Amino acid sequence: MPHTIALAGNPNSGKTSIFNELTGSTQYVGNWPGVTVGKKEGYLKGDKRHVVVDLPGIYSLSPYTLEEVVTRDFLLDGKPDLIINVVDATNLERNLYLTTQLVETGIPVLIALNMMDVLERNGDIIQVQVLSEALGCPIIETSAVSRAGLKDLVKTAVHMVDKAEGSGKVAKFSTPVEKALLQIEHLIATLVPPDTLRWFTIKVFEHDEKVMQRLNLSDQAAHQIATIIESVEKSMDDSAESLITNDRYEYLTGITAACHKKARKMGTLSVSDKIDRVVTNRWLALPIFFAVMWGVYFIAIQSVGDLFIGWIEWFFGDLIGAN
Ligand SMILES: Nc1nc2c(ncn2[C@@H]2O[C@H](COP(=O)(O)OP(=O)(O)O)[C@@H](O)[C@H]2O)c(=O)[nH]1
Ligand SMILES: [Mg+2]
Repeated sequence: MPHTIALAGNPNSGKTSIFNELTGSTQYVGNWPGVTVGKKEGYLKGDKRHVVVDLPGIYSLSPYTLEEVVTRDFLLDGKPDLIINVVDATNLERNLYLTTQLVETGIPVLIALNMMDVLERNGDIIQVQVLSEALGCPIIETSAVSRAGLKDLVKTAVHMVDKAEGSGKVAKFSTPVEKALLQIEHLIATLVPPDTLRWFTIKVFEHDEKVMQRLNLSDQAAHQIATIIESVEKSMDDSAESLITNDRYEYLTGITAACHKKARKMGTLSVSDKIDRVVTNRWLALPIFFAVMWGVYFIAIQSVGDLFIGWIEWFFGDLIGAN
Protein backbone atom coordinates (compact mmCIF):
# COMPACT_ATOMS: atom_id res chain seq x y z
CA MET A 1 0.00 0.00 0.00
CA PRO A 2 1.44 3.41 -0.93
CA HIS A 3 1.54 6.15 1.67
CA THR A 4 -0.74 9.14 1.23
CA ILE A 5 0.41 12.75 1.33
CA ALA A 6 -2.40 15.34 1.35
CA LEU A 7 -1.86 18.89 0.07
CA ALA A 8 -4.02 21.31 2.05
CA GLY A 9 -4.21 25.09 2.22
CA ASN A 10 -6.11 28.28 1.46
CA PRO A 11 -7.41 28.86 -2.08
CA ASN A 12 -4.68 30.37 -4.30
CA SER A 13 -1.85 29.44 -1.96
CA GLY A 14 -0.28 27.40 -4.77
CA LYS A 15 -1.46 23.85 -3.97
CA THR A 16 -2.22 22.84 -7.55
CA SER A 17 1.03 24.38 -8.84
CA ILE A 18 2.99 22.38 -6.26
CA PHE A 19 0.88 19.26 -6.93
CA ASN A 20 1.66 19.45 -10.65
CA GLU A 21 5.37 19.79 -9.98
CA LEU A 22 5.39 16.89 -7.50
CA THR A 23 3.38 14.43 -9.57
CA GLY A 24 4.13 15.38 -13.20
CA SER A 25 2.32 13.19 -15.68
CA THR A 26 1.14 10.58 -13.16
CA GLN A 27 -1.88 12.59 -12.07
CA TYR A 28 -5.44 11.37 -12.20
CA VAL A 29 -8.31 13.86 -12.13
CA GLY A 30 -11.76 12.91 -10.84
CA ASN A 31 -14.42 14.00 -8.38
CA TRP A 32 -14.79 13.35 -4.67
CA PRO A 33 -17.44 10.64 -4.11
CA GLY A 34 -20.96 12.03 -4.36
CA VAL A 35 -20.00 15.68 -4.90
CA THR A 36 -18.82 17.82 -7.80
CA VAL A 37 -15.71 19.01 -6.04
CA GLY A 38 -12.63 18.14 -8.13
CA LYS A 39 -10.13 15.60 -6.83
CA LYS A 40 -6.59 15.26 -8.14
CA GLU A 41 -4.33 12.38 -7.24
CA GLY A 42 -0.93 11.23 -8.48
CA TYR A 43 2.29 9.49 -7.48
CA LEU A 44 5.35 11.44 -6.46
CA LYS A 45 7.50 11.65 -9.62
CA GLY A 46 9.44 8.38 -9.97
CA ASP A 47 8.15 7.04 -6.64
CA LYS A 48 5.12 4.74 -6.58
CA ARG A 49 5.34 4.41 -2.80
CA HIS A 50 3.77 7.84 -2.23
CA VAL A 51 0.43 9.09 -3.50
CA VAL A 52 -0.24 12.86 -3.38
CA VAL A 53 -3.81 14.19 -3.09
CA ASP A 54 -4.65 17.84 -3.92
CA LEU A 55 -7.39 18.80 -1.44
CA PRO A 56 -9.92 21.61 -2.10
CA GLY A 57 -8.81 25.11 -1.03
CA ILE A 58 -10.27 26.11 2.34
CA TYR A 59 -9.85 28.73 5.08
CA SER A 60 -10.97 26.60 8.00
CA LEU A 61 -12.11 23.09 8.95
CA SER A 62 -15.63 24.24 9.86
CA PRO A 63 -18.63 22.40 8.37
CA TYR A 64 -20.08 25.28 6.33
CA THR A 65 -18.85 24.71 2.76
CA LEU A 66 -18.68 21.58 0.64
CA GLU A 67 -14.91 22.07 0.26
CA GLU A 68 -14.44 22.20 4.04
CA VAL A 69 -16.50 19.06 4.58
CA VAL A 70 -14.72 17.13 1.80
CA THR A 71 -11.34 18.12 3.23
CA ARG A 72 -12.07 17.30 6.84
CA ASP A 73 -13.76 13.99 6.00
CA PHE A 74 -10.71 13.03 3.98
CA LEU A 75 -8.35 14.00 6.80
CA LEU A 76 -10.34 12.06 9.40
CA ASP A 77 -11.37 9.00 7.36
CA GLY A 78 -8.78 8.85 4.58
CA LYS A 79 -6.05 8.95 7.25
CA PRO A 80 -3.25 10.47 5.15
CA ASP A 81 0.24 9.84 6.53
CA LEU A 82 1.25 13.48 6.13
CA ILE A 83 -0.30 16.85 5.36
CA ILE A 84 1.75 19.26 3.28
CA ASN A 85 0.16 22.54 4.27
CA VAL A 86 0.76 25.05 1.48
CA VAL A 87 0.97 28.49 3.12
CA ASP A 88 0.98 31.76 1.17
CA ALA A 89 3.88 33.58 2.83
CA THR A 90 2.45 36.96 1.79
CA ASN A 91 -0.72 36.30 3.81
CA LEU A 92 0.86 34.61 6.76
CA GLU A 93 -1.61 35.07 9.62
CA ARG A 94 -4.73 34.20 7.63
CA ASN A 95 -3.09 31.08 6.22
CA LEU A 96 -1.82 29.93 9.62
CA TYR A 97 -5.39 30.05 10.92
CA LEU A 98 -5.98 26.86 8.94
CA THR A 99 -2.57 25.45 9.91
CA THR A 100 -3.50 25.45 13.61
CA GLN A 101 -6.61 23.41 12.77
CA LEU A 102 -4.71 20.94 10.60
CA VAL A 103 -2.28 20.35 13.47
CA GLU A 104 -5.23 19.54 15.75
CA THR A 105 -6.18 16.52 13.57
CA GLY A 106 -3.09 14.77 14.93
CA ILE A 107 -1.73 14.14 11.42
CA PRO A 108 1.92 15.22 10.98
CA VAL A 109 2.09 18.58 9.16
CA LEU A 110 4.90 19.80 6.90
CA ILE A 111 4.58 23.45 5.88
CA ALA A 112 5.47 24.56 2.35
CA LEU A 113 5.97 28.29 2.85
CA ASN A 114 5.09 29.24 -0.71
CA MET A 115 5.22 32.53 -2.71
CA MET A 116 8.64 33.22 -1.23
CA ASP A 117 9.59 35.03 -4.45
CA VAL A 118 6.77 37.55 -3.88
CA LEU A 119 7.61 37.93 -0.19
CA GLU A 120 11.26 38.62 -1.04
CA ARG A 121 10.32 41.09 -3.75
CA ASN A 122 8.24 42.98 -1.18
CA GLY A 123 11.25 43.06 1.13
CA ASP A 124 9.37 41.26 3.93
CA ILE A 125 11.16 38.79 6.17
CA ILE A 126 9.84 35.69 7.94
CA GLN A 127 12.16 34.08 10.47
CA VAL A 128 11.39 30.55 9.43
CA GLN A 129 13.23 28.85 12.27
CA VAL A 130 11.28 30.84 14.88
CA LEU A 131 7.97 30.10 13.15
CA SER A 132 8.79 26.41 12.78
CA GLU A 133 9.60 26.09 16.47
CA ALA A 134 6.44 27.92 17.53
CA LEU A 135 4.22 25.66 15.42
CA GLY A 136 6.21 22.48 16.02
CA CYS A 137 6.18 21.78 12.26
CA PRO A 138 9.08 21.61 9.79
CA ILE A 139 8.93 24.41 7.20
CA ILE A 140 10.39 24.41 3.68
CA GLU A 141 10.46 27.71 1.79
CA THR A 142 9.16 27.26 -1.75
CA SER A 143 8.27 29.12 -4.90
CA ALA A 144 6.11 26.95 -7.12
CA VAL A 145 6.73 29.12 -10.21
CA SER A 146 10.54 28.92 -10.06
CA ARG A 147 10.39 25.45 -8.47
CA ALA A 148 12.66 26.67 -5.67
CA GLY A 149 12.56 24.44 -2.60
CA LEU A 150 10.47 21.69 -4.18
CA LYS A 151 13.24 19.05 -4.07
CA ASP A 152 13.74 19.78 -0.38
CA LEU A 153 10.00 19.60 0.15
CA VAL A 154 9.77 16.10 -1.36
CA LYS A 155 12.83 14.90 0.57
CA THR A 156 11.47 16.16 3.89
CA ALA A 157 7.98 14.79 3.16
CA VAL A 158 9.29 11.29 2.38
CA HIS A 159 11.50 11.40 5.45
CA MET A 160 8.56 12.41 7.68
CA VAL A 161 6.34 9.65 6.26
CA ASP A 162 9.06 7.00 6.71
CA LYS A 163 9.78 8.08 10.26
CA ALA A 164 6.06 8.57 11.04
CA GLU A 165 7.06 11.75 12.87
CA GLY A 166 4.61 13.27 15.35
CA SER A 167 2.27 16.20 14.87
CA GLY A 168 2.84 19.87 15.63
CA LYS A 169 2.07 21.96 18.72
CA VAL A 170 -1.61 22.71 19.22
CA ALA A 171 -2.87 26.25 19.82
CA LYS A 172 -3.62 27.11 23.44
CA PHE A 173 -6.85 28.93 24.23
CA SER A 174 -7.79 31.10 27.21
CA THR A 175 -8.02 29.42 30.63
CA PRO A 176 -11.85 29.17 30.86
CA VAL A 177 -11.98 27.66 27.35
CA GLU A 178 -9.17 25.19 28.10
CA LYS A 179 -10.98 24.14 31.29
CA ALA A 180 -14.16 23.42 29.34
CA LEU A 181 -12.20 21.55 26.65
CA LEU A 182 -10.63 19.34 29.30
CA GLN A 183 -14.06 18.43 30.69
CA ILE A 184 -15.39 17.64 27.19
CA GLU A 185 -12.27 15.62 26.41
CA HIS A 186 -13.05 13.27 29.32
CA LEU A 187 -16.58 12.75 28.06
CA ILE A 188 -15.65 11.82 24.48
CA ALA A 189 -12.21 10.24 24.96
CA THR A 190 -13.40 6.67 24.36
CA LEU A 191 -15.35 7.58 21.22
CA VAL A 192 -12.54 8.84 18.95
CA PRO A 193 -8.96 7.79 18.10
CA PRO A 194 -6.55 9.36 20.64
CA ASP A 195 -4.64 11.35 17.96
CA THR A 196 -7.80 13.14 16.84
CA LEU A 197 -9.13 13.86 20.36
CA ARG A 198 -8.08 17.54 20.42
CA TRP A 199 -9.78 18.22 17.08
CA PHE A 200 -13.03 16.48 18.07
CA THR A 201 -13.07 18.17 21.48
CA ILE A 202 -12.82 21.66 19.93
CA LYS A 203 -15.50 20.82 17.35
CA VAL A 204 -17.87 19.58 20.07
CA PHE A 205 -17.22 22.80 22.02
CA GLU A 206 -18.09 24.76 18.85
CA HIS A 207 -21.48 22.95 18.53
CA ASP A 208 -20.39 21.41 15.22
CA GLU A 209 -23.57 19.57 14.14
CA LYS A 210 -21.82 17.13 11.82
CA VAL A 211 -19.37 16.08 14.53
CA MET A 212 -22.17 15.71 17.10
CA GLN A 213 -24.08 13.40 14.72
CA ARG A 214 -20.96 11.39 14.05
CA LEU A 215 -20.18 10.89 17.75
CA ASN A 216 -23.74 9.75 18.47
CA LEU A 217 -23.46 10.73 22.14
CA SER A 218 -25.66 9.34 24.89
CA ASP A 219 -28.38 11.71 26.12
CA GLN A 220 -26.56 12.06 29.40
CA ALA A 221 -23.20 12.98 27.80
CA ALA A 222 -24.91 15.38 25.40
CA HIS A 223 -26.63 17.09 28.32
CA GLN A 224 -23.41 17.36 30.33
CA ILE A 225 -21.60 18.87 27.33
CA ALA A 226 -24.39 21.39 26.75
CA THR A 227 -24.13 22.49 30.39
CA ILE A 228 -20.32 22.89 30.17
CA ILE A 229 -20.58 25.02 27.02
CA GLU A 230 -23.47 27.12 28.34
CA SER A 231 -21.58 27.97 31.50
CA VAL A 232 -18.51 29.25 29.58
CA GLU A 233 -20.64 31.18 27.08
CA LYS A 234 -22.45 32.85 29.95
CA SER A 235 -19.35 33.74 31.95
CA MET A 236 -17.46 35.00 28.86
CA ASP A 237 -20.56 36.60 27.30
CA ASP A 238 -19.74 35.22 23.85
CA SER A 239 -20.58 32.17 21.73
CA ALA A 240 -18.29 29.15 22.01
CA GLU A 241 -17.41 29.34 18.32
CA SER A 242 -16.33 32.95 18.46
CA LEU A 243 -14.36 32.35 21.67
CA ILE A 244 -12.34 29.72 19.77
CA THR A 245 -11.90 32.00 16.73
CA ASN A 246 -10.76 34.97 18.83
CA ASP A 247 -8.35 32.91 20.94
CA ARG A 248 -6.94 31.27 17.82
CA TYR A 249 -6.20 34.65 16.24
CA GLU A 250 -4.70 35.95 19.47
CA TYR A 251 -2.43 32.91 19.64
CA LEU A 252 -1.39 33.46 16.02
CA THR A 253 -0.81 37.19 16.44
CA GLY A 254 1.67 36.35 19.19
CA ILE A 255 3.50 33.92 16.89
CA THR A 256 3.61 36.15 13.81
CA ALA A 257 4.68 39.21 15.82
CA ALA A 258 7.78 37.25 16.84
CA CYS A 259 8.79 36.08 13.37
CA HIS A 260 7.37 38.38 10.69
CA LYS A 261 9.01 41.68 9.76
CA LYS A 262 7.21 43.77 7.17
CA ALA A 263 9.26 46.12 5.00
CA ARG A 264 7.81 49.54 4.27
CA LYS A 265 10.18 50.82 1.60
CA MET A 266 9.18 53.56 -0.89
CA GLY A 267 9.11 50.99 -3.70
CA THR A 268 6.50 48.89 -1.92
CA LEU A 269 4.16 51.71 -0.86
CA SER A 270 0.65 51.67 -2.25
CA VAL A 271 -0.33 54.41 -4.72
CA SER A 272 -2.39 56.26 -2.10
CA ASP A 273 0.53 56.08 0.37
CA LYS A 274 2.81 57.56 -2.28
CA ILE A 275 0.36 60.43 -2.97
CA ASP A 276 0.06 61.03 0.79
CA ARG A 277 3.83 61.30 1.09
CA VAL A 278 3.97 64.06 -1.53
CA VAL A 279 0.93 66.14 -0.57
CA THR A 280 1.75 66.08 3.14
CA ASN A 281 5.44 66.91 2.59
CA ARG A 282 6.65 69.75 4.84
CA TRP A 283 7.84 71.98 1.93
CA LEU A 284 5.48 70.94 -0.83
CA ALA A 285 2.18 70.81 1.05
CA LEU A 286 1.35 74.57 0.99
CA PRO A 287 2.44 75.27 -2.63
CA ILE A 288 0.42 72.21 -3.75
CA PHE A 289 -2.58 73.44 -1.74
CA PHE A 290 -2.47 76.92 -3.37
CA ALA A 291 -1.93 75.42 -6.83
CA VAL A 292 -5.00 73.18 -6.37
CA MET A 293 -7.10 76.11 -5.07
CA TRP A 294 -6.02 78.27 -8.01
CA GLY A 295 -6.92 75.40 -10.35
CA VAL A 296 -10.41 75.16 -8.83
CA TYR A 297 -10.86 78.97 -9.10
CA PHE A 298 -9.65 78.98 -12.69
CA ILE A 299 -11.97 76.18 -13.75
CA ALA A 300 -14.96 77.62 -11.89
CA ILE A 301 -14.61 81.27 -12.90
CA GLN A 302 -12.65 81.29 -16.14
CA SER A 303 -13.84 78.35 -18.18
CA VAL A 304 -17.06 76.94 -16.69
CA GLY A 305 -17.98 80.42 -15.35
CA ASP A 306 -17.58 82.07 -18.78
CA LEU A 307 -19.66 79.34 -20.32
CA PHE A 308 -22.47 79.92 -17.80
CA ILE A 309 -22.38 83.69 -18.22
CA GLY A 310 -22.55 83.17 -21.99
CA TRP A 311 -25.64 80.96 -21.58
CA ILE A 312 -27.35 83.38 -19.21
CA GLU A 313 -26.72 86.33 -21.54
CA TRP A 314 -28.06 84.33 -24.45
CA PHE A 315 -31.13 83.18 -22.48
CA PHE A 316 -32.16 86.60 -21.12
CA GLY A 317 -30.79 88.82 -23.88
CA ASP A 318 -31.52 86.96 -27.08
CA LEU A 319 -34.34 84.61 -26.19
CA ILE A 320 -36.49 86.56 -23.68
CA GLY A 321 -35.38 90.05 -24.80
CA ALA A 322 -36.44 89.26 -28.37
CA ASN A 323 -40.07 88.76 -27.32
N1 LIG B 1 4.77 34.29 -7.77
C1 LIG B 1 4.31 33.08 -7.42
N2 LIG B 1 3.12 32.68 -7.88
C2 LIG B 1 2.66 31.45 -7.52
C3 LIG B 1 3.40 30.61 -6.67
N3 LIG B 1 2.68 29.47 -6.48
C4 LIG B 1 1.56 29.61 -7.19
N4 LIG B 1 1.54 30.79 -7.82
C5 LIG B 1 0.45 31.33 -8.66
O1 LIG B 1 -0.66 31.57 -7.83
C6 LIG B 1 -1.87 31.25 -8.49
C7 LIG B 1 -2.67 30.21 -7.70
O2 LIG B 1 -1.96 28.99 -7.71
P1 LIG B 1 -2.69 27.58 -7.63
O3 LIG B 1 -1.63 26.54 -7.69
O4 LIG B 1 -3.79 27.48 -8.62
O5 LIG B 1 -3.32 27.70 -6.16
P2 LIG B 1 -4.38 26.74 -5.43
O6 LIG B 1 -5.69 27.48 -5.49
O7 LIG B 1 -3.87 26.65 -4.03
O8 LIG B 1 -4.40 25.43 -6.13
C8 LIG B 1 -1.46 30.78 -9.89
O9 LIG B 1 -1.58 31.86 -10.75
C9 LIG B 1 -0.02 30.34 -9.72
O10 LIG B 1 0.72 30.47 -10.90
C10 LIG B 1 4.67 31.07 -6.18
O11 LIG B 1 5.39 30.43 -5.41
N5 LIG B 1 5.06 32.32 -6.58
MG1 LIG C 1 -6.03 24.33 -6.85
